[in-house]
Amino acid sequence: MQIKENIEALEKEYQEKLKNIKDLKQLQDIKTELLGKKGKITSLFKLLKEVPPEKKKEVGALINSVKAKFEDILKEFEKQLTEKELEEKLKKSKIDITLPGAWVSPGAPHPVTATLRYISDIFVSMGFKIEEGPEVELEEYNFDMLNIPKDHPAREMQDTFFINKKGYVLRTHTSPVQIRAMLKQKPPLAVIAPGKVYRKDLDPTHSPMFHQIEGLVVDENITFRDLKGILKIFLESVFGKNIPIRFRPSYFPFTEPSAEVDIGCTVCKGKGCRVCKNTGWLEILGCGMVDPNVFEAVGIDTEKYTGFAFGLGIERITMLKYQIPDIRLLFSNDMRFNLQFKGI
Ligand code: 2U9
Repeated sequence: MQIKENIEALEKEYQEKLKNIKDLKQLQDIKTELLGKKGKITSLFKLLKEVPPEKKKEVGALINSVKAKFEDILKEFEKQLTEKELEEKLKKSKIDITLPGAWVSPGAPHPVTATLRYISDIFVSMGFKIEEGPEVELEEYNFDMLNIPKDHPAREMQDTFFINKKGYVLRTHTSPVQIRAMLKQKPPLAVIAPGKVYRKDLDPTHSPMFHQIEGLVVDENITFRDLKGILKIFLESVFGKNIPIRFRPSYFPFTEPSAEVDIGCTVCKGKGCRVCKNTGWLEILGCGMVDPNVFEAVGIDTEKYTGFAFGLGIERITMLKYQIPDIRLLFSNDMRFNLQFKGI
């Protein structure tokens, strides 16, 4: 019978072909040639039509057994070739553990972050607790409760970013964090509030986003002397024991009396230079005794308690420390600038 001979010939031909295959790609080609839609074994089934009825069963069984046989053979070949290829791959990609590792450049904190941490640590070492709060803040906490009423010109002192959520602003200082702290816990209280603040400002010394650390101490019998003592310890630990310090009267709506604190110019040692604009002094921070109106807003008894507060801008301190001429350099993301602070 012709078809039987065909099958035998096919079997012989492909047994021979399989002996010579070298990789999975060749195996796949053979698989398609035999068992694919138009494959040789698949086509054998089509020839069944021409087989006389009494022989159909026998021939059909023969084709099926050849098909099953090749399926098994191909599967076995596939297994062997896969193992062989994996072995070769592993042999080629042997890892030499004696080679030096790839060098990874370690990161470093941004100079503003470094200054923020450095200053926070000094206050933490004196017993202050760190408090944090939201940057999208209630207008009420950012202004009203800090003795800055709606029609008060002091609101214009801090050009505010209003947002499309009624009653909320981007906080213009971290003072609302201390409002939240006082609403949450009773005195005695010694907290610092480090974080980002936002004001509509942009020039060499002002950025629309900058960082502040503010401090607040509330207890019985807290006086301006306590404020001076704490700030003296702080300034001496940053700028050295003999740093000249002076308090100048000032105005803030949330403190009364208020003062600004200067240190002797660290660049010219007080002689007068470009950095201190020939005054011999550098303005470092603002401070004062908490205005009783602020205590009343948060329900603290003004007969029993007094407190002091202070605030400083981190970028300003960083710029003075490293003599950075333009605040925008700090936020330019220019690696030529940033890399200068690695390891500081
Ligand atoms: C509460 C009450 C009072 C925080 C204070 C200053 C003075 C101050 C400026 C320094 C440079 C802001 O970043 S800056 O522009 N801050 O001068 N801040 S007293 O007073 C408070 C805070 C919270 C409840």
